[in-house]
Amino acid sequence: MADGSRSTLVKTTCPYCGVGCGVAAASVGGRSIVVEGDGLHPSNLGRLCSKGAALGKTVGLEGRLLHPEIHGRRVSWDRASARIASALSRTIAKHGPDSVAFYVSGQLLTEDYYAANKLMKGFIGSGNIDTNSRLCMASAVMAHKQAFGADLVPGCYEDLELADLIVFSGHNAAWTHPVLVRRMEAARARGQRWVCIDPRRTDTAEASDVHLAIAPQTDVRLWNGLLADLMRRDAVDRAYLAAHVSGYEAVETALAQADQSPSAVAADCGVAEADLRAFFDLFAQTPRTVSLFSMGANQSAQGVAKGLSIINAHLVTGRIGKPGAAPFSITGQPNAMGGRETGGMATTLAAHLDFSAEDCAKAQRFWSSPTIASAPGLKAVEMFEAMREGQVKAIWIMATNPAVSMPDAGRVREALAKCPLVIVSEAITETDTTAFAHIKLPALTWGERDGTVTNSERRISRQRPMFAPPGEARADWAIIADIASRMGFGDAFSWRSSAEVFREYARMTAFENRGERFLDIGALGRADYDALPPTQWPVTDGGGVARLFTDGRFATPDGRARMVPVLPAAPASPTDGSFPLALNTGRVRDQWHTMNRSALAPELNRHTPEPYVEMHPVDAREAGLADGMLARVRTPRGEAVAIAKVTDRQRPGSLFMPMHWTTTHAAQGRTNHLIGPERDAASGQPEFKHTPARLSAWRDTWRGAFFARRRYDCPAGSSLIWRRIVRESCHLHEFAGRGDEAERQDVARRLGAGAGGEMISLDDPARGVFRRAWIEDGRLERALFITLGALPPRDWLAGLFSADQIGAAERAALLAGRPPGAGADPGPLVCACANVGAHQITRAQRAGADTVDDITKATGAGGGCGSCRVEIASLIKEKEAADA
Ligand SMILES: Nc1nc2c(c(=O)[nH]1)N[C@H]1C(S)=C(S)[C@@H](COP(=O)(O)OP(=O)(O)OC[C@H]3O[C@@H](n4cnc5c(=O)[nH]c(N)nc54)[C@H](O)[C@@H]3O)O[C@H]1N2
Ligand SMILES: Nc1nc2c(c(=O)[nH]1)N[C@H]1C(S)=C(S)[C@@H](COP(=O)(O)OP(=O)(O)OC[C@H]3O[C@@H](n4cnc5c(=O)[nH]c(N)nc54)[C@H](O)[C@@H]3O)O[C@H]1N2
Ligand code: SF4
Ligand SMILES: [Mo]
Repeated sequence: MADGSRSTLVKTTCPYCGVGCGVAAASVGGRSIVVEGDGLHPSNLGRLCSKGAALGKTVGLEGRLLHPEIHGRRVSWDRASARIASALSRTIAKHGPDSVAFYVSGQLLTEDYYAANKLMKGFIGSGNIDTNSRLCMASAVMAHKQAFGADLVPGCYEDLELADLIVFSGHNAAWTHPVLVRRMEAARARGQRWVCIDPRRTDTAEASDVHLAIAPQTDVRLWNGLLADLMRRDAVDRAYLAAHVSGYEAVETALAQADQSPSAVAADCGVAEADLRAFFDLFAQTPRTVSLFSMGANQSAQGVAKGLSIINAHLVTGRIGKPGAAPFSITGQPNAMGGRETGGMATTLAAHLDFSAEDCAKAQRFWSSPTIASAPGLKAVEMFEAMREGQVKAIWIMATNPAVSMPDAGRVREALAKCPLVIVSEAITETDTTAFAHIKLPALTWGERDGTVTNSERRISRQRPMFAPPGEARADWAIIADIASRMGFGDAFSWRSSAEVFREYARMTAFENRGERFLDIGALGRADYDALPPTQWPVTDGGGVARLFTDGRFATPDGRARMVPVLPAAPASPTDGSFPLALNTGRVRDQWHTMNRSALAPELNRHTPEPYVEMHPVDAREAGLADGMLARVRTPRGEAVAIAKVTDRQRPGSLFMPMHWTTTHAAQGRTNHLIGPERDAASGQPEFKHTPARLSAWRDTWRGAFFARRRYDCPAGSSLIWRRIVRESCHLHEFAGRGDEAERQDVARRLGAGAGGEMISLDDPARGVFRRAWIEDGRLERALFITLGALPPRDWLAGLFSADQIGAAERAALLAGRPPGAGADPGPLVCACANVGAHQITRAQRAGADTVDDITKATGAGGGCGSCRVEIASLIKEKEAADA
């Protein structure tokens, strides 16, 4: 390992989404690896999406946090740990255990989660550990607990292949869980039907047989309508209900309170009655149905009710615990499930134990701990509110970026700025959250860390290291154990390896468990940790379990599932005359959350390079906006500026913005300071998908593009709209201004400052044009374009940075602002693997290609990871429709 790498093939798990794909990584020297899908991993069987396939581009050390820091100065681990331990102990002694809090993440490993939870709940004695899963899975967790008696996901991925009907409920799987969609391709070919329930016409909706573009937040009305329809048709499974379910009558009575006729339901949900009936017919007629639900369900002030209304439809038809039939809450993060297992949420204790006196005593016995949290702690939004009000005096944040990802992010930043002690464990030096840290702790990350994660289908897989720890970075569990020891709890935190942590956690799941807790992985704790094969819990000595509730026994005291009556409600903050539009937020195909990893891979920055706001043509016209202009979005909380995307994929009255951009990538394109703190009363999950908003034009007078070998930030003091995009051999900075000639001169001067080598330029201030290029040793070092009109093609310009020499033709082209002998425009990127644009696909169609496979043959698009196959299919449909 002299070069810090191992040369063998390492089997590990993708660090992005909850599909949990197995990855085979081969090191090719130093910090370089080549990855492919692990053909033997049962969750992906060799497939990877665009993000997984680009992992090799994200493992460099640029921007990494490699040493502990106090107030921005490098210190030793000894100094940092001692400081933290004494500060936490002092705060607890003076203000009590609830004055400190941990805010953790579904991107920690199970071992890290277990250690953090044990320290907070068993040794500090507070429930104040919550996780970003509060923003993600909390509503589903609560719905599972109410309906099944515990947080249990019934189905598995094989069910997606066996099902004859898939219902996507608030789930844009084509972009967010692409490998699951690929797993359904064969079933689709044999006639599997899809229904998509989403206010937007997403790629998933586009690929579906029925799309119900419901009015925002009307899901409960829709699912209740389905339930009433099933009862009316007598499509309910009476035998199953009699044997395994209680609550049917209460639900029937609740439904009778409203007009459940298809026409009334369709009108309230804002969909065509024929489409609604098509969904009802398909559901009634298809025993093998899987209903996937994701953030369009969970992230709502009615999140728990949405989950329950979906589960009710499955219980009433007995479609649960059977091959190809399940309500299926899909997880977002690679280890969202692991956090729920270990107890990383403030509302559960540990290992599926809750806060009953009996469970608390059990956990305390297992840990032999001096104390035990006896009540749930603060949920994420409350935690930051308590911090802003001064009750929480020290916070330790691990593997999450709340200054970006929390709702009401402006207030979250205020809270962080006020908090006397902010500790952040991170892989990256400069994030929007580390900007508030008094103490920064360098953590290992994917490629270095060693442990386990659990995916959406309860499958526990290993993440294994390819690299030696860089700098002084350490595993999160080891950092936690060190601080715990210094706080005087050494005996309980003396693990020497992640295997030891895992074994202790596995023992806890089996501890005094006579079958009442389904989560039991005791047998896994006795297995060979290094060789652990991907295994679905619960695990007995006979192996893992694919499906739960196959015998109709649930985790409630009487073994019966519960149907819970739920009623539709208006959004927590409805639109009104001042804020007439509903702002929805979510994800794009090729970025991951706050972009700290995905934006390092140039190929992932091409599909959606800049923040945008999607709107219906009617709303665009009203606001004086056209496609490509800059739009200003205002809510009662704040404002943002992003590129207008005008499309009939939006409902009139609805807007959509991606959640990903940060202060370090595009400060004005951030979304979360626009969002209020409204949340589900039971789960505490924020309403990310519905904020009242209004729209106007942000009228820029000029635009610019600046390319450089290193990254630049927006010139201080300017009011430019600024975006930073990593490309293959340069950083591209796109910007726009509203000032006059003086502003343009000023920007041109600042961006040229300090450049060496030769500058070639063509300035025409009268037309607002500046074209400048800086060339050193024949190589392009910087380039700047400013114009009142259209900018030159950025792909071409970025490509020039990969050349060793800039010739005479390129020099002339740079000054002309036009590629030499301009070839045909490839159009907006569709396929990140083969680098194919939409216009190239249209040209292939014109030449006769009319299926996705034909397009792949003709252009290569869709032949790599396959994440774009759904998009290609919709381009084909669009063209067919246009031709017809
Ligand atoms: N590319 C990519 N993939 C990811 C992630 C990523 O950052 N990037 N993150 C991962 C994580 S942590 C998560 S949680 C998952 C999330 O995966 P998804 O839940 O699929 O993603 P979102 O885009 O947040 O939201 C899904 C859809 O909900 C819809 N929606 C909004 N309001 C409503 C409503 O009232 N009713 C209904 N029925 N639908 C509504 C939105 O229009 C959106 O299309 O993705 C995971 N996968
Ligand atoms: N508007 C809006 N906001 C949302 C959502 C939405 O749909 N709309 N979705 C919400 C959801 S579902 C989620 S899951 C959240 C996600 O939001 P965040 O959790 O804030 O997103 P990430 O960017 O994934 O942050 C993970 C951080 O952990 C760091 N990291 C990586 N590996 C390690 C490690 O091993 N150890 C440590 N200590 N650090 C590490 C990364 O560098 C990164 O900064 O966003 C939520 N926010
Ligand atoms: S679907 Fe993509 S992002 Fe999700 S685990 Fe698989 S490769 Fe990773
Ligand atoms: Mo998530």
